[in-house]
Amino acid sequence: MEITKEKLLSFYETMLTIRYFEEKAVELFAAGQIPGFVHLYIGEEAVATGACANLTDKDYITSTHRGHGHLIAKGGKLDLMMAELFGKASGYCKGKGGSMHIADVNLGILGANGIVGAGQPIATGAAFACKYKKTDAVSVCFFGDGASNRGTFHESLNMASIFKLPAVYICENNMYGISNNQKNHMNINDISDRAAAYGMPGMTIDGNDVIAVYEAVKEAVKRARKGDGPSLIECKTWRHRGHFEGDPGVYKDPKEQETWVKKDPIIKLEEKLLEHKVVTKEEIAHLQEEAHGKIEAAVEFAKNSKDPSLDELLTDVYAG
Ligand SMILES: Cc1ncc(C[n+]2csc(CCOP(=O)(O)OP(=O)(O)O)c2C)c(N)n1
Ligand SMILES: [Mg+2]
Repeated sequence: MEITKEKLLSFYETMLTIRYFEEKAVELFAAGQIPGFVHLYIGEEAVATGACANLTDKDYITSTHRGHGHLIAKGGKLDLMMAELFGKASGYCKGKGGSMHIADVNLGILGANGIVGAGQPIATGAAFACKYKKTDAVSVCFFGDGASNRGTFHESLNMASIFKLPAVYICENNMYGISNNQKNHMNINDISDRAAAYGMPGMTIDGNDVIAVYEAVKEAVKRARKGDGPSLIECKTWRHRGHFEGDPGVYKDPKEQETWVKKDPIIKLEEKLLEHKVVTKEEIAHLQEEAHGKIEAAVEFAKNSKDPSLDELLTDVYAG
């Protein structure tokens, strides 16, 4: 498949933006400037980037507790995201939600989610709405290997298949649910095998190859938009950091970690772009500088924003 230079560069830019956002979160969390939990997406950037490159603002995504990458790839605003991480009044949730509750309905981002597997029925519901309203929008659900063991997975995929909903289920198999290796939490190697049980196509791909993700999701989105129903795509990948910031990750085999870090999705793309002379080293340096600039601007915005006022403590937190 032919992919334009612009598209390849936009993949690279998005992946860099996610990586630098997350690296900044590492630094700020360690400095005590980000309250609450952060679960970082470093190492998994190719999945959100390749998938969301097939979507428009009219399409929906549901995200997870490890959501920054999905939100950025779907067009989420960096300054509002960073302010939310800081707990500032200018943040996406007015500083009351934090990392795991960021949503932007106008961009089709139906939310990060602290409840593992909760995005699956939400994405299925959104896909149902797309079909019912006869729009040609699709709904993409990101979730982890751990979340694929939840009952919500079964209910969602079964319903989406029965109703031929325009949904794409993307399993980010980073091989761990917290400290629990996939080998201990399921008796299969490929989560895409489960698709057969729902009568939908399933495939396993290299989740560290942004082009492979883009192409696989492109097909699944095309199928969904045509009215041919849902698909399950398993992306094998790896999180470089602990489950959350503060987790030293002692349960990981250091050799395996080293092998996967060498398969870093950003470095892989960078090498490909240079090899095929899509960019020069100077252009790469320029794109990196630009991405750093965007993150610095978001941090400045967050730092200069006000804390929520005490009299707003109970507003927006409960809808009766
Ligand atoms: C319903 C529910 N059960 C348990 C938890 C605690 N928990 C948070 S993250 C996580 C592991 C999720 O693993 P996976 O789905 O593979 O996502 P990953 O963290 O690897 O991206 C668990 C069990 C939760 N948040 N929600
Ligand atoms: Mg996992």
